[in-house]
Amino acid sequence: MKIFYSAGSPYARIVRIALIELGLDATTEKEEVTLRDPASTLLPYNPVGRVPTLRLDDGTVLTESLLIFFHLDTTHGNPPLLPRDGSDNWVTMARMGTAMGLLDGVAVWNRELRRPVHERSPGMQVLELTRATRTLDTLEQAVADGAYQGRMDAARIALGAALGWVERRHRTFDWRKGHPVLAAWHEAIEQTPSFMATLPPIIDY
Ligand SMILES: N[C@@H](CCC(=O)N[C@@H](CS)C(=O)NCC(=O)O)C(=O)O
Repeated sequence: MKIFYSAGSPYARIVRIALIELGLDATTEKEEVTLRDPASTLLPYNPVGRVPTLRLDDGTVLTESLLIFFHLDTTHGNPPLLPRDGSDNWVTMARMGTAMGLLDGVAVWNRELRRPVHERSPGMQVLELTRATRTLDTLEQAVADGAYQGRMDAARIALGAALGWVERRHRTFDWRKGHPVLAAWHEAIEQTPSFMATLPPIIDY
């Protein structure tokens, strides 16, 4: 099995953390690839050109972090990181959805900031700021009420990767302001070995 990733990608980080948590990391080949590059070594495997991309031993190529996650979660006999049978009353899935929604929204916002100034849409930026703030407010209360705690699972991984990405790759947004519980939660999860091993490099956007 081989994972194609980029060090800064939060979507790839979700899969990289899952590989570590599931004990699959040591036996998984890894290749860091360039993005938005016509010469990228990723393109023969994934014409969409996005990470994460996972090549299975039989040559099957899986893309999309969630689908890769589904696959990885079938390869071990331990309790699933993401129960898909309702055995947890769909709690992990619901929480993961909120975290992925936060990440997707901030990714759109961040993409806006990477455009030349005259091409950026102020309306889009306000929309995404509002979405992110509203979601963080909800998460602040949820975490204070005991959500996203306990053993590592898909929801904790997704929220940790989302916050870690905002913290280190979307620094224009002071997400900690008004969210002290979430900030403390983030600091704690970044100390776990799977998070420490996949910390994205800081970039100023
Ligand atoms: N929905 C995809 C999103 C993956 C994604 O957007 N990855 C980014 C890196 S964070 C990428 O590969 N971008 C390359 C590009 O935009 O061309 C997933 O969940 O895997």
